[in-house]
Formats: sequence, C-alpha cells, structure tokens
Amino acid sequence: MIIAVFYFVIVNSKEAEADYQSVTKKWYGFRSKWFLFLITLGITITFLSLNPFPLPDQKKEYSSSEYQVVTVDGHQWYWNIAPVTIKAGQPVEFQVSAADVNHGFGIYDENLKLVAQTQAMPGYTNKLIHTFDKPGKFKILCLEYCGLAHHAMISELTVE
Ligand SMILES: [Cu+2]
Repeated sequence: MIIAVFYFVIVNSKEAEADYQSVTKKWYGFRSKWFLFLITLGITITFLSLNPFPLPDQKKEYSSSEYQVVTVDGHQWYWNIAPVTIKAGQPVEFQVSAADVNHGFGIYDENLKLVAQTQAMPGYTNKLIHTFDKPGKFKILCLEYCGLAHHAMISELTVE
C-alpha cells in the first residue's frame, strides 16, 4: 500500500513538472508585488504614526539664569527635596539620587496623573528636566517598592 502511494506520487510528480514553471512564474510575480506592497504599507504606517517624543530634550544645556535645580534624595522612607517651591514656566533640573536602596521618583499632578519620573539610585545622580506649565501642588510618590513603608514616601512640590 505504502509502495503504491509512493509510486503514484513519483509518477504524478513527473507529469506535473511541466506546468510547474508557469505556476512559479505567476506566483513569484505575485509574491514580489505583495512584498513591495507590504514594505510600502509598513513605511507609510510608520511615518503616519510617528509622534514627537513625549519627553523634553534631557541633554539640552540651559543657561543658569533660565533654569532651576532641585536636589532629590530618596530614603527609606521619605524624600529629601530642596527646594520644595519652584517657579512655573522655567525648566527644572531634578538631580535625583538615593541614600539606601532604589526608589522611583514620580511627580504627580492634583489628579494623581503622572507628570514625570526617573529612577532614584544609590551612588548615581539621575537628571530629570521638566518644565511645569502652570502653578499647582504636585505630589512626589515612590514608584518602586522599597520596603515596608514604601507607600508612605509622599512629599509635596509647590509650583508658583
Ligand atoms: Cu521608595
């Protein structure tokens, strides 16, 4: 039975070889067009869905008169932030570090919507540049679980 099946396939495959050429020609042509169509579609969708990067340029150099520096230190379980009052409309450079373990420095607006964030790491100072458009009270919460009282790491930042 198996030999019969093999024999049938071998005999028929030789007969089919004659029109295989026309089939490959037709479908190779289709395949090339389909490939070009997908490449064009991919590039078009990529360009149409491009958005400006949501963060300001973190490498930009500001002159000292136009920006404010705030130092931030994360501790178990509180923040050391100086100064806690800043001006709206001027870029703020947060210099964020930690004294003990990793913390997450998260700035939230009045509706507890995350405005900006960076990692607070012992031994490193991470720079975060953010400009507050309007005055208000902002909450600083820890974004990374850092021990028992992690939830209590709440501070406030006043933008005038
Ligand atoms: Cu923490």
